[in-house]
Amino acid sequence: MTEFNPHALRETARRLRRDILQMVHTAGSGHPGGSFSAIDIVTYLYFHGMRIDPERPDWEDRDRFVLSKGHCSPAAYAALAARGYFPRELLWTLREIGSPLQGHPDMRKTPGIDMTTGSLGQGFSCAAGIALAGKLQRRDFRVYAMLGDGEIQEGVVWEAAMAAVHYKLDNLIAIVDNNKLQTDGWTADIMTVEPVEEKWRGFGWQARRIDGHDFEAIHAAFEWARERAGVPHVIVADTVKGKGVREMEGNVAWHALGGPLPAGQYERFMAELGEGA
Ligand SMILES: Cc1ncc(C[n+]2csc(CCOP(=O)(O)OP(=O)(O)O)c2C)c(N)n1
Ligand SMILES: [Mg+2]
Repeated sequence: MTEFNPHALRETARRLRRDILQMVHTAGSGHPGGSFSAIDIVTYLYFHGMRIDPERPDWEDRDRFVLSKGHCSPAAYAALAARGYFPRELLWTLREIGSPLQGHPDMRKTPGIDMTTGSLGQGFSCAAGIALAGKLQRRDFRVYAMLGDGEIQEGVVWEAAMAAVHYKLDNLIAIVDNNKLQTDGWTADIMTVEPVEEKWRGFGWQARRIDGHDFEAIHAAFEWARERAGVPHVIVADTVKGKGVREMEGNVAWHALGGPLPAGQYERFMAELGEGA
């Protein structure tokens, strides 16, 4: 694990936001809003928090990351490329037929992807299963699973949450990317999930709420969540969908793209994200 350096992480996340925007613009489809809300935490995990080795994506003792909100695959792909799991040029093949970088992550196709996800709710169940397997095999890796706030409306999430406490999965850390929006609007209008931490606590989890764009807070929360006290931990991260580009922030229209960005807009958004390769 490298030394915690919030300035370096912030700069890395900025560059990854540029890569995400270029990916979805080039593909003409994909989910930029939820990728932007997630990328600060994804950056923290891949560049500081997780015990991983890009040279050995199948290393049995590596920490696992399960992107249960699998539609935000561009966030994971950008981080994996930047860590050297595959060449960055591959990012521009997102969603092409035959590309290893499909719209939703596929563990059989992409080095570094630990679980195939996309059907909301199910990735988290798999994460609990991996954590249980780790316990049974007496390995000390951790499993980090990121869920969306809309995703936790799925009943299967709560079955897994219940099982994780029953099996004392203190090697499982859940993150709720609480960006307050889902496909069709505000989560609070469609099916409220608040009070989020109270629900997890009700199932027996340790829960903490943070600003999911504040690297100091992110670091402190993951340090706390690594405690092995016989119960799983969840970090509820208050985030902004589309974070990083003002026109996208908190705007449901940026959940998914229906084509490339209009002329001029892509360049404008890139300029707002700042210089980069
Ligand atoms: C089981 C299932 N139902 C529906 C979908 C379609 N879908 C993709 S993203 C999404 C909204 C998810 O909202 P949220 O979890 O809040 O994600 P985020 O805001 O981070 O993009 C839906 C309904 C799906 N992928 N899986
Ligand atoms: Mg959401």
